[in-house]
Amino acid sequence: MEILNYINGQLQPALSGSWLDNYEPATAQVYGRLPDSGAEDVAAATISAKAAFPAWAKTPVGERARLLNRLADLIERDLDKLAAAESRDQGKPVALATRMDIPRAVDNFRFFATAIQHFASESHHTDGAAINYTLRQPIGVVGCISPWNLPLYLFSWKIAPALAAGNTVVAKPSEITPATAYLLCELCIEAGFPAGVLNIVFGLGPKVGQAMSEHPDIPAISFTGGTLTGATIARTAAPMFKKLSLELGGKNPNIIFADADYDKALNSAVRSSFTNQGEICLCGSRLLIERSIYERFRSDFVAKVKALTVDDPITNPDLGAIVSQPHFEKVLSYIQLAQEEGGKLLTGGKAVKVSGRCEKGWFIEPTVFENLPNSCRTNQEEIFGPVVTLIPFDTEAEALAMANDTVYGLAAQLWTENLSRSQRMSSALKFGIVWVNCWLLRDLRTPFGGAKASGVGREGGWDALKFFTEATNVCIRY
Ligand code: TXE
Repeated sequence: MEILNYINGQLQPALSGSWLDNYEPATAQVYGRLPDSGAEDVAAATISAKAAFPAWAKTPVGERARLLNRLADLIERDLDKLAAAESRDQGKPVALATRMDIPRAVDNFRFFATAIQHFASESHHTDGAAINYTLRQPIGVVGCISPWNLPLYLFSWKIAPALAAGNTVVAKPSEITPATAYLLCELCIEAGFPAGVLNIVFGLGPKVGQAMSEHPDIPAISFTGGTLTGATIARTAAPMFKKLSLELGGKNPNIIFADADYDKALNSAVRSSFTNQGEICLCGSRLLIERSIYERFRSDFVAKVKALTVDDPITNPDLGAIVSQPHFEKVLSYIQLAQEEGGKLLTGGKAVKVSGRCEKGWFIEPTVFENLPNSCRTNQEEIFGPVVTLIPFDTEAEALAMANDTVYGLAAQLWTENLSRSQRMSSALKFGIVWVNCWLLRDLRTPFGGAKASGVGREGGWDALKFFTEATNVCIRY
């Protein structure tokens, strides 16, 4: 597959003519190439987005919504093709891409096409002498930078509200998983998007992403990715006072009380630990389990994890391939670290050899450790792979203290049938999201994002539309 930049409505290679290899994680083979773009491509994309902005911002909201809905329809039409491309490019089971990634990309476009038509702003009567209202207008050219774990899903999560709100966009998907973003370019052309409204530049983060962060004509950036990268973007953008929305890493606790619905908690723990090979920022990686059920839970959990299959993504195993060789090595190095830190390996721990076409692919067994204190590196650093630890606790206070004892604050899970406890814990957990008796149950209207080192700002619903607009308070004296 040859991928091209989408700039000013045209598909074109990088201006330098350089290319990057694109790998299939399941086979570790190069199967395509993408533009190795640079600052000059970002500059061209920004000029095109800037030129398209006045007309797009004035396009009636119903027409913008119609185009977004048309794009959603085309994605839905091509669901199987897109899911196959996502699975091949990312390593995830094709059934997961078919069930989750691509339908959620469709939902993102449809949701924001509708939301923008309901978007309203507040007004205030001031002492019977004036009326204040808030005018929310598009910002201009905005930048969207997305990661490799849920490629089209997270790319559309940013592009859809940015476009709906009337901005024009320069976007960069991860260089590790560019395929579905390229297929989206083709669908934008088919949908009849005006030239320059959406521009997609493919290439490396430190070149393309960095050039976007530095560009003076991109005053707002929405980024999802690693915490270190988020810090780099923030450092670059701060002197220009850019608006930033940063969705970063996590080290999420999954707290299971003895009074939980045991089977539901157990089954969900398997899912939230290993879905997408554990490569979801919302995965629970520290399982905190009340001591009175610890032994039983450990034995049932390990039995279920041992039964999970790891195989060629096209055969729909439970776990597919790890996204890239560097990431595969990073996850294995954490498995090694866990052992050096005194962790007891309960299952997994090794790379998996899949025979046939996948014999060189990057596969890792779902891995479970115990006997590691919450303070060790394994329990503090984001592994972002199929590795979890089990930690017993005695009291609610101890569970809460361990859950919060992390630099991250993205998502916590809580399993209890005690309503009062769920309320107490939810308000004391320092996380952007608390799931009580569920996981990954998403409502696109809710604020999505993390506290502490997990990010700055919230996306989703009104929060996304507020991020992608600039507010002007208009005060009219009467
Ligand atoms: O992500 P990067 P990486 C975590 C996870 C993972 C770690 C590193 O722990 O192991 O981050 O992953 C672009 N300026 N998450 O290094 O680099 C890059 O091209 C601007 C959590 O692969 O952060 C890609 O498009 N952009 C996460 C995007 O940033 C830059 C999902 C994300 O990649 C850039 C992914 C720069 N200087 C990883 N450098 C989540 N929160 O879901 C890179 N990029």
